[in-house]
Amino acid sequence: MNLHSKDFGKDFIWGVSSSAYQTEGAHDVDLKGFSIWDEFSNQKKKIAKNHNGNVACHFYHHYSDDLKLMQSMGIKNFRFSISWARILPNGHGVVNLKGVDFYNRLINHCLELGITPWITLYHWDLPLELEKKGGWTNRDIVRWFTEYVSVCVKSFGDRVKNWMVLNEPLVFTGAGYFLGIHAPGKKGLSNFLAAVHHVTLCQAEGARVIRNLLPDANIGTTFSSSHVDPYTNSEKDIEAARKVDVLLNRLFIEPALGMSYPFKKMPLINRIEKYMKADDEKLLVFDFDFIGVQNYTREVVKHSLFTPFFKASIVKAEKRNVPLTAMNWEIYPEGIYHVLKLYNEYPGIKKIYITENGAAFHDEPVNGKVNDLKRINFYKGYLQQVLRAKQEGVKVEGYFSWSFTDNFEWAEGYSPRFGLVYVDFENQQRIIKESAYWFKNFLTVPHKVTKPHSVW
Ligand code: IFM
Repeated sequence: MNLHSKDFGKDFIWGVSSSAYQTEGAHDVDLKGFSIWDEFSNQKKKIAKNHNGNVACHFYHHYSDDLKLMQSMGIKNFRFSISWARILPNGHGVVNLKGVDFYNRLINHCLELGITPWITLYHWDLPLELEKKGGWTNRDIVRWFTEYVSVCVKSFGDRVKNWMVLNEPLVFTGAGYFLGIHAPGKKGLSNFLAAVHHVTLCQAEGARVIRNLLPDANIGTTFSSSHVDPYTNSEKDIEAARKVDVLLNRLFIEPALGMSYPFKKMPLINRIEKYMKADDEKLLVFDFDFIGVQNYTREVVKHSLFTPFFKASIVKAEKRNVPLTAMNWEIYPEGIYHVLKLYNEYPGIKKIYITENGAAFHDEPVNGKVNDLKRINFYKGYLQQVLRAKQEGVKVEGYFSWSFTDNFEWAEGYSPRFGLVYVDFENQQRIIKESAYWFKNFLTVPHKVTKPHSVW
C-alpha cells in the first residue's frame, strides 16, 4: 500500500530532529565552555575508533546551507537542541552573548525559510564546570538548570513556541551515571538514583519556568521508549519483562503525571527516597502540553538471577535471528504502535509527538548516490504502524525523523549513519540519500515527484 503524509491529516506535524553535540562541532570557539561530552569523547578508548564531536557536522558553520537543504526537501519543522555550555560557559552566571547570537541566527534563518524551530533544552551535553560539582547528582542542579532555561526562554521565546525540556532522561542517567558508558562516565546505583531524582525535578521545574515566562508555549519533554516482550511465557520471564517495561518506559513520566515514582511496580527504586525532600512529590508534577516519544526497537527480556539489582536481562537481538540495524537493534515496526498505545493509556497525557524515529545503516555512496533502500523500508514499516495507532484513536499528532544528517552517534562514533542526508566527515560534503527523496515525496502532493539538488 502506498503511504502518504496526507493519510495522517492536514494538521499532523512532520519534521526532522538533531542535537547540538552530535552536529555542531566548533567545540571550543566563540567562548563556548566545555561540556561533559567534550571531555569524555576526547579521552582514549571511550568512543569507538576514538572518535569525538569536536568537528561533527560543522553545523555551527554550515547551518545556513543545511537549512536550505532541509527546505529543499520540503521539511517544515526542525527539532534541535541548545548547547548549555555555549550559552553559559560555566553552567550558570555569565551569559555568553556569542552563543546566544548563534542560536538567534539559527532560529531567524529557520523562520526565513519557513521552517518552524522546536527546541530541546537538554540533550546530554552538561557544562563540564557543573559536573565538577557533581552534575546531575547534586541537587543544586535544579537552580543551575532553571537559570539556564530562563536565559534561553528570555532570549528566544519571542520567536520559538515549541519547547522540550529534556531528551531521553533514562538514557543519559542510565548510560552516564549507572553504566558509565556515556559522559560523564559515572557508575553505580547511588549515582543513578540521585541523578534520576534531580533530573525529574528539573523536568518539571524547567517546564514551569517556560510556562511562567511564555504562557502560550507548547511545552513537552521527550522519553526513550521500547515495547518489551518476555522471552518465554514463563511467569519469571513475564515478571522480568514487566520490571524492564517500568524502567524503560514509565520511570520519568509517572511522577510528572502526579503518580509518584513507580515504587510498587519496581521496589528497587525505593532507595530514591533518600534524595527526596518533604514536598518533592508535588514538585515533580507538571501538566505538559505534549510528550515526545522516541522509538527505534523493542526489547525481549528474560529472568536472570545473575543480573545485579534487576534480576532481568535483555536477550540481544543478534541472538534472536531478527532483522537488525547497524546499531544491532531489531527492526520491529509494531513496537512503535505498542508504545504509542502504552502512553495513550495515561489519561494525563494530552498529545504525543514521535520526536525521534529512524535507523542507522552503514551507508556508502556509489557514483555520488546513497541508495539506502533498507532505511526507506524502515520508515514505511514504522509510519504504517503510527498511522494504525492514529486510526485507532491514539493522540499522536506529529513525527520527527532521526536524523536530518548523519552525525556523531555517542559511544559508537561516526560509523552508524542515521541521516536522511549523508555526510562525508572528511570534507563535510552532503549527499541527499534516496530515503530523503522518498521522504520528500511522502510529504508532498502525490504524483508531483520533484527531486531537490543532490549535493552541495
Ligand atoms: O542519536 C541518538 C539521540 O541522541 C537520542 N536518541 C537516540 C538516537 C539514536 O541512538
